[in-house]
Formats: sequence, structure tokens, C-alpha cells
Amino acid sequence: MKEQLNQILSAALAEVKAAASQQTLEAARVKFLGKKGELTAILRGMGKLSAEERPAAGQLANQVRAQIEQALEQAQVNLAEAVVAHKLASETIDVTMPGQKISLGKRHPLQTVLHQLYDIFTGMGFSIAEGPEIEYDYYNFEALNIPKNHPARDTQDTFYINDNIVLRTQTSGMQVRVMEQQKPPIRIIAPGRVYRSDAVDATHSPVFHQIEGLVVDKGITMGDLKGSLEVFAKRLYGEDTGVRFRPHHFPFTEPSAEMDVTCFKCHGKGCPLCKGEGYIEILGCGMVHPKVLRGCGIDPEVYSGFAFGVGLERIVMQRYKIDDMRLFYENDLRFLAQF
Ligand code: 2NM
Repeated sequence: MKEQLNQILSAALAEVKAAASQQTLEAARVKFLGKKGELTAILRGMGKLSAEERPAAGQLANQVRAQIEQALEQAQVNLAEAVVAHKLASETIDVTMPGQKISLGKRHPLQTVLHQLYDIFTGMGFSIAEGPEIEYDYYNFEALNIPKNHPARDTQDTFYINDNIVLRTQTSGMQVRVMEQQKPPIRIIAPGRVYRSDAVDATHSPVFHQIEGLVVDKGITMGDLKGSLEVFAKRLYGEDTGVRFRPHHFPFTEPSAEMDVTCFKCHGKGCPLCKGEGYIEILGCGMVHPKVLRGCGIDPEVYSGFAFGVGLERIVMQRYKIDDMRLFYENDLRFLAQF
């Protein structure tokens, strides 16, 4: 028995010493100290010993058990230390290495100019009104004096959700909502994404951005329209900018006009950018049609107003000499990093 115990002890110590992982260590513990382990088997056999032999054998067995347990414990500690040491060695950080470059994004050119427009118009007392891109046919067309079968429906063909709901072709629907809900004086700009059923090319996109403006009060005249929009043009393009108005037609304004600004390259002399004109078209505008006011519950005998619409992409393209609208939407960093 004594010999057997010593054999188990040396075998166990050797196996514990050789164990290179938690798993092999645990396997050794089970093999020697487990319920079906070798030492346990010996202890079970103790009953067969005589009364004189039993105490000495029992004492030895307990000593062996304690020694194996201690060896296991020590090996456990050593292994844990080895794991930490290995981690420390393999994960050393060279604090002198150059850091990873973190590139900061920046505002998209459309957003940069949009925010310039916000500053200009809020500085003139306008508030910003935002509304739904999915709009009722009523707000997008009917309320703006564009009934079904009106020819303007062709030039503003859009995407129909159903007979009554469309993707908005202009942000005017928002202005109709404001006129329905607020009493004059009204001074708002309505910026946002608009949709047209247009094929994509360098100057057309089925999705683009518009800023429309609306002023309604007592005694608003074409003079207010011209003065306000001239101030806007000077703030955006510089104080030396001149403007001119050409008669035009929109169903929702009467009279209507288009506004040109003096060419920012030749300042009015005529050059290839303005095609010899000296002027570049930037927006449409007009006095809000009495029918539109009345439809919104505003008495055109008491109130009058002017409105205008600017295409954001066109202004940004002119500003930065961008010749293809598609560049705005492709999110190519080589393009975006230039602004
Ligand atoms: C434009 C040109 C002229 C316009 C009119 C209205 C409303 F709601 F008051 F009738 N909102 N926007 C308008 C007028 C828009 O875009 C080229």
C-alpha cells in the first residue's frame, strides 16, 4: 500500500509538472483525486486493512493527497502567471509609433451653401419651415392653382404614390400649410428635397433640393420682392452684384418673373460662363396669385405677398464651378474633399 501511494504521488507530481494548460491540469486532478481517481480507489481499499495498519496508511494517504493538492495549486498559479507574462510580452505597445490617421468628415457643399442661405434669410427675419416630402396632390398642385390637366403637370411630372399622394415637386406645399395655419405677417423659407420624373444627366436629377420663400402681409408689393431678392443676391454673391428681372409665368404667381444676377466671372461684360449674356439666371419669383391666397383662407383684398423658388444644386454648381450634378450624390471623397 505504501509503495502504491508513493507511486501515485510521483506519477501525479510528474503529470502536474508536465501540464502546460488548464485543461491538462484539470485532467490530472480528475485522474488522481477525482471520484474515480487513483488515490480515491486506494482510500476505498483501506477497509480491507487490519486495525494496526490502518492509521499509518491513512496518514500517508492524507499526506499524499495534500501534496498532490498543493502541487496542483502551485501549478495553477504558475500557469496563470505564464498566461499574463505571455500577454504582456505579445501585446507590448510601442508608444513611439505614429498614430493612426483619423480623417474628419466635413459638410457637404450642398449643406454649406444651404446654411449660408439660412443665415441670409433668417437675418432678414424669415423663419425656416420644413414639411413632408410625401405630399398630398392638393398641397403640391391643386392649392397652387395647378388643377388636374393643367399643362404645368407635364413639366412637373413626379412619382405618384396614388391618385392623391405624390413625391413633392416643389416645397410650396409647406407654404400652403403655413398660410392655412398662420395669420399674416408670414415670412418663411421652405427648404428641402424635391422630386421630378426626370432622367439623370449632368444638369438633371430626379431628386434635388429647393428653397422657396414666402412673404405675406398687408401692402406687400413687387417693390418688396425686388428689394428683398436683390439684398439676397448681394449677400450671396457680393455687394457688387447686380440683378435683373425678366417676365415669366408660373401658375401660382401673378405677375411672375425670373431673376438673373450679374455674371460672377465677368461682372456683366459677357463671357463664356454666362454665354455672352453678362447675367446668369438664379431663381423664379412672383406675387402670390390671389386664387392661391384665397384658397388658403387669406383675403387677397386685404393681404398680398411675394414668393420665390431657388434650386440649391444650380447655385452650388455655379459657386464652385461644378459641371456635373451627379457628383453631389455619389459621395466620392475625392470630390467632397475639395470643398
Ligand atoms: C417658385 C417661383 C415663384 C412659390 C409660390 C408659392 C406659394 F405657395 F406662395 F404659392 N411658393 N413658392 C414660387 C413662386 C416658387 O419657384 C421657382
